[in-house]
Amino acid sequence: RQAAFRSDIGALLEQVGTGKESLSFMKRRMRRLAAQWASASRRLDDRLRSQWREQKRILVHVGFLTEESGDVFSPKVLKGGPLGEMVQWADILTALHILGHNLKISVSLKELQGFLGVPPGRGSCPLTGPLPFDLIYTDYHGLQQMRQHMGLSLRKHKCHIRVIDTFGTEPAYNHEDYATLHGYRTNWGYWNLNCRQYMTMFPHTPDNSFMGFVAEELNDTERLSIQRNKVDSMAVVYGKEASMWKGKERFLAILHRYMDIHGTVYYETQRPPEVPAFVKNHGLLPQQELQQLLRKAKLFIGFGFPYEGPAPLEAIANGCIFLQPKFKPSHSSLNHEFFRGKPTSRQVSSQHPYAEQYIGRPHVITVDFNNSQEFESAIRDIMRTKVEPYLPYEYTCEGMLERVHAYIQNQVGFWPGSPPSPFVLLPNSSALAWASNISNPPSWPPLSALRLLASLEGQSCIDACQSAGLICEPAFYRFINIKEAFSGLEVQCEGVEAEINHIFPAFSVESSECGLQKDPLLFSCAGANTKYHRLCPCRDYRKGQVALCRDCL
Ligand code: U2F
Repeated sequence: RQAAFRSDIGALLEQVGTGKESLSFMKRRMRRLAAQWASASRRLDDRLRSQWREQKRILVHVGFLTEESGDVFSPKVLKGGPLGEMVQWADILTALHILGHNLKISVSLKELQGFLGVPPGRGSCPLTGPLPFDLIYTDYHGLQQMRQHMGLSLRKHKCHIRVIDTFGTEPAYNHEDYATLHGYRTNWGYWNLNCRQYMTMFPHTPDNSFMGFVAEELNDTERLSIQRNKVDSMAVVYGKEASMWKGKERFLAILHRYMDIHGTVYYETQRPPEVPAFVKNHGLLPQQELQQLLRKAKLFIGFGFPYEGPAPLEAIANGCIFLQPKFKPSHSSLNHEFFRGKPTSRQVSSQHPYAEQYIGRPHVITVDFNNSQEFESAIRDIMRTKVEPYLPYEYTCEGMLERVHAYIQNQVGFWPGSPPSPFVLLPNSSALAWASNISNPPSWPPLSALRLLASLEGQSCIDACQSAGLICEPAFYRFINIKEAFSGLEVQCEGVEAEINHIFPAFSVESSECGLQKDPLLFSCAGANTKYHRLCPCRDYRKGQVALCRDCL
């Protein structure tokens, strides 16, 4: 069946259910952004008119909101707790609905069992027969629940699963045996999925798929009124929980010399002691009112936590400049409690690396807050700088719809295991062209986008591709994991061996050693080793839509 774009969210709102503060938050958000989704739906529909889009049967099981996983988030919705995850789930549900798919939503174990056809009272009865869904979107909690209640058949149906995973999972942590043997075992990883089945909140490692969320878009009238009403001396602090303000008195005092400071910190009866008296605290605001505050403010300032949330994008979209601390050294699972046990080796270079790297000046200023001079001069610069509201295309409704549509139609057949095709490499000035374009299953992204590079010694493929203005594309590893790739790059190999090591395919100049990857589950853009140059499959990407290559749609 052909999927037809929808522009009304009434039916979705009914499906979402009631009884939890988190669900009410998500529904308020859906209603608030409904018009924006509807017009994006019409635009994308016009652009994709000629394409056949199959309607999929999709189950969305939001594991972290189930009572069975403890649901620690719902009671904190109105008390300054994390909302980023709810923002993202609300947007994922809306995108799937608007794209015209057949949705079922579950936020409890009972609903999950009902949808999967597990007979009541038979908790761990494995699902027999075919899976009644083409796709299942869930999270790590939901995955655990499905393992418990689908038993063995989970393995059989694994390729239909997509895991919404805020901070991402790298291949070395996902591979159960490898993680156990090499010290990458964590609380979350080791599911042996294809890493592209993990979908993140920001484009972290390209080993995962970037799912994202949306932020508010402005029309011309709104832009104009923002321009008129901006107050150059007004700052809003990022942090809705009092603990996020702890120990920041010094920065607040400096900032207060220049600007009026506003906060949206949750409190019960009294001003939290962490929030100085000169701060105008509005208490936790409904999303809509926060947007209004951001429209007036010139500066949105982060003090280091929360990491990588939606709020800075909303601020920038409403014409604020985001000032945030640079982390030296970077925060990671090795040195910071928050990231400990998360299945990633990512080095988090500031509070919001996406804002730092993908947006940057003039909208985002990242400085060392411990250097008072630098901090102070950034504030003075900000007061003088005029900026326009800015939202990267990938965080608009149309951008998210386009990306999710592309994934649903093209990310099919997550092997691993299919053998590399017998390709012939043709040297072609700087890059390499492929003599044949036939592969089975057909490649997505299309092979025409592939550019093979060698990384520097000790450099990851994420960085190697990035420094060439490209992005690492894990789907292409299976095509470059062949000995001809070394000769194509004019690398001298004494011998070529296959190993189980997430750095491979790679070579060492010193020992003339060349190695291929033995286990396709370990193809990894992330990862570096000082002894090796890695072989990197890179591709181009669309401006403002890093998930998609030029010919990906
Ligand atoms: C991130 O979670 P947070 O919920 O702390 O992320 P924020 O960026 O602070 O804000 C999430 C939403 O909260 C809204 C705001 C954002 O969309 O509009 N909000 C509001 O409604 N009223 C207010 O007064 C202030 C904000 C991240 F998303 C999570 O994945 C992480 O787990 C967490 C910890 O790093 O940080």
